[in-house]
Amino acid sequence: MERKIEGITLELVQGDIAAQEDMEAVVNAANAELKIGGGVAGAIHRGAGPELETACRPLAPIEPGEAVITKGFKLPNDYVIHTLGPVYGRDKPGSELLADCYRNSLLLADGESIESIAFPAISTGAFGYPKQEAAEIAFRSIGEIAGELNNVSKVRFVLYGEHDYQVHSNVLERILQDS
Ligand code: AR6
Repeated sequence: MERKIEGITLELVQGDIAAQEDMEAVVNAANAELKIGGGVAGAIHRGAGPELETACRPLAPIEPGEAVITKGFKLPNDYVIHTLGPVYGRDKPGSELLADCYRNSLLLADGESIESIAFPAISTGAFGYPKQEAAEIAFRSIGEIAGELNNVSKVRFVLYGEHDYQVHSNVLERILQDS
């Protein structure tokens, strides 16, 4: 599905974050050390090749909510933006830290003149954030920052399964109806 939020095209698709060929940047749901891990981080590092870990080394560690940028190496994308989501119930306030991930990733992309960026559902895997709650935070923070972006015009959410896609679509429809 595709919707306009504050002049930005927000797209929801089901798929693999490491296979977004038409996006200039993809976001990694990273670990603090910016090393290869499971889930999204595993897929992105495998797709980019070992040069990505080497490029990440001087940038680590990062804090929850922070975002840093590298090249995409063997990925189809020019850039990877690495952000560390909060661990649900541990890193507090979780909702603000998760919103910071989206806000800081978008501001960093915009500062690099990036026009298109794809996000996974940060913190909703190994870090345990409930998906519906995380989706609300993600879409609201994108809506809040959209007016400040000069270059980013397309934001894609890449959901891994049919259920996650459905949850995110429902939340987005509801938020747009309420606003
Ligand atoms: N493409 C899109 N979404 C995916 C993919 C993929 N290839 N693989 C998983 N997801 P996670 P987190 C979904 O665990 O919760 C890592 O090990 C997944 O179903 O990747 O922020 C790191 O090293 C879930 O909905 O990220 C960190 O230690 C969402 O992406 C830690 O996990 C995020 O799942 C980060 O945990």
